[in-house]
Amino acid sequence: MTVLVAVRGWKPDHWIHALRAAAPERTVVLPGDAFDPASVRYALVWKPEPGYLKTLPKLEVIFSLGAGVDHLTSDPELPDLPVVRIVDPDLTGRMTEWVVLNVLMHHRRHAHYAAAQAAGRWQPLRQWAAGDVRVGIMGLGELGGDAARALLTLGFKVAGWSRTEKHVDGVAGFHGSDGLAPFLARTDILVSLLPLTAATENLIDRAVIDGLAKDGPLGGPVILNAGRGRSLVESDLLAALEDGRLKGASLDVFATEPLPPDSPLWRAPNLYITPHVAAESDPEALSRYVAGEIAAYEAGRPLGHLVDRARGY
Ligand code: NDP
Ligand code: OXD
Repeated sequence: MTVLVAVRGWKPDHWIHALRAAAPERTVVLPGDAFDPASVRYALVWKPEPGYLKTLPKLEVIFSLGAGVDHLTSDPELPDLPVVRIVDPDLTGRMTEWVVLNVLMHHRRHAHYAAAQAAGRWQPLRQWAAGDVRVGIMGLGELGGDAARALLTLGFKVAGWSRTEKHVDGVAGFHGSDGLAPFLARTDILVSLLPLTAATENLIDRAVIDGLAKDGPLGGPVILNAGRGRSLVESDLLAALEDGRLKGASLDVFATEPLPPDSPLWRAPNLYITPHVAAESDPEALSRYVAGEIAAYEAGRPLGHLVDRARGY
């Protein structure tokens, strides 16, 4: 049974090797190889060429090699087949590391101390306790829920905002458009782990930035985005960093990736940039996950983590 691996922007060799190790009984092919398109039953993909998947007539299941699926839902010719996304402790743990790291960088005034060290200055600032700081996570799903639990363990006050009502122990829950304003008003550090959908595109704009708490201990609100770049209006974020309405920000995802060299974001004050590496998809861990899902599917068990095509995530 043939499994196709189509990863644009990633090196395919590592994936092929990992998948062959995880599923030695399968034939694994790349789009450029010589193979019969009708032999392919499963496709493991990251940003496949739009229109490509519809050329595989016997395809049964599409596996997104990331947690996000906007790289698939943006294909107007995406076949009407089950789309399974990644939900795996390896990926989740990596994202939680990024969130905790970046929350702490702002909370512990890393930019100030890095600049002081570079200038040879001994310049302590007042340090607030984690319990004085309110973190708000937009997107309280697999990733947001795990990050929330890690931040709670460190003592932060944590709230989450989701589309539907959610309960995570110790986390103040807000949902829907009515829940947004009160959620923002109690948030010092906003973390977006939202998927990109029609409803979340350009959601984090000037109004959202101005709705954040202004009375927190950090001297102004901070925004972290590791969901998708197009959920944030970058020009609004830039203006708020420049005029001081925002104290700081961390961005892992951007409207255009790679971030162009002439983007003003590179030079924005108090902004940490990482190149979409918050939670990389690890070939070994995720090949094992997909091989397990395919085996379960062939044994007649239901596929897990199916994408709701109407919802967009
Ligand atoms: P989930 O589907 O588990 O969670 C998504 C969350 O967002 C849910 O809580 C959902 O609400 C909420 N949500 C969706 N739409 C809205 C809306 N319109 N209003 C309010 N809340 C909304 O996804 P994951 O946690 O697994 O992943 C989240 C995203 O993280 C991915 O889609 C991807 O874009 C990004 N990502 C980025 C990576 C990186 O390296 N930078 C790596 C991996 C993922 P509800 O609970 O009600 O459904
Ligand atoms: C993902 C990503 O969606 O890496 O997994 O962005």
